[in-house]
Amino acid sequence: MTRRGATILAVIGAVGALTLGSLVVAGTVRGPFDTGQHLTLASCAPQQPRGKVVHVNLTDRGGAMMGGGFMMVQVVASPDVVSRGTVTFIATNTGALDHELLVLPAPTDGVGTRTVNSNGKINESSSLGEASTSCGKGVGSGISPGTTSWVTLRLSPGRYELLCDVPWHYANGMFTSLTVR
Ligand SMILES: [Cu+2]
Repeated sequence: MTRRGATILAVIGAVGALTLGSLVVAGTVRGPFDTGQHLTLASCAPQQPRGKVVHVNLTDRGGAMMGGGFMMVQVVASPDVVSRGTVTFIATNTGALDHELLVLPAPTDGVGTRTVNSNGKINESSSLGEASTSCGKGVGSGISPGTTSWVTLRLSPGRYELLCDVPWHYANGMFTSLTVR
C-alpha cells in the first residue's frame, strides 16, 4: 500500500460515518471495500495529475479467448509526443478484459519486438513504472473494464514503449510508442 493509500485508510478509520459513495470519490480506496464489482465513475481518476498528461486508452475486441479464437487488443496514447520531465499517464480500460499499462524504454529494434515468453509475457525488468490497478495509482492486479489507473514518471528524452503485459496481449499487438523530446 502506498503511503497516501495508508493515509486515506487511516482517515477513513477515524471518520466512520463516511458513506461508500464518498469513499469511492476519494479515488484510491480499495481493499476492504473491493467487492469485485468495480464501479465506473468519473471520479475514478487522479484529482490533480502532475506534469504533462498522457491519456492512454486500453481496449479489446474479439470472440472466444480461451483455448484459441482471436483477440484484438489495442493501446493508444494521446498525445504520443511529450516534452521531458514529469508525465502522468492516465490509463482507462474501455474494453471487456482486464488490462494494464507498463512504460519501458523502447527496444533497439522498435516497439513490438520484445521476446514473448512461453507464459505469454515479456521481461518486465526494465519497466519504469506501471498503472495496473482499478481506480488507483501504480501497481496492482490489473485495470478492470470501465476503470482508470495512473502513474507519474520523470522521463528523459527518448523513445518509450507503452504496453500491456496481461498474458498474450503484447503478442497480439497491445503496444504503442511514446516519444519524449
Ligand atoms: Cu491488455
